[in-house]
Amino acid sequence: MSDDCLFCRIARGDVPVLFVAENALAVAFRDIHPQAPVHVLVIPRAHVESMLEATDPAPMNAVMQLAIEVARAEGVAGSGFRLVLNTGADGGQSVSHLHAHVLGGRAMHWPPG
Ligand code: DGP
Repeated sequence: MSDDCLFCRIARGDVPVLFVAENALAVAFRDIHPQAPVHVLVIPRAHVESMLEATDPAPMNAVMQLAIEVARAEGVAGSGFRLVLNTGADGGQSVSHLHAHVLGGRAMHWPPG
């Protein structure tokens, strides 16, 4: 946990954000700048900077399980969705607390740009 980390503060409830789903090790909430009709962020409760620091598989498993649960609950599991983990500067990671974007509700494009 870090006092300076926005997503740590969200995860522990210091910043009022509605969780759309949660489990013991991860929480899910809507992205503040949605890029699709469904755009939910899934983060580990514990501070993990990025995929590169995700040495413990338990939080990653929890994030993946919750992302699938969110996709089902948001009604995009059948139509399809995209799971994105931006990592580092070139990957477009702007918040240094690992997060998976669950994007759905419209057809996604490739390449992502
Ligand atoms: P990334 O660019 O992959 O690091 O995505 C970070 C996302 O976090 C970005 O889509 C916007 C979102 N975000 C940043 N600050 C907040 C916040 O305070 N609340 C919520 N709900 N989302 C945020």
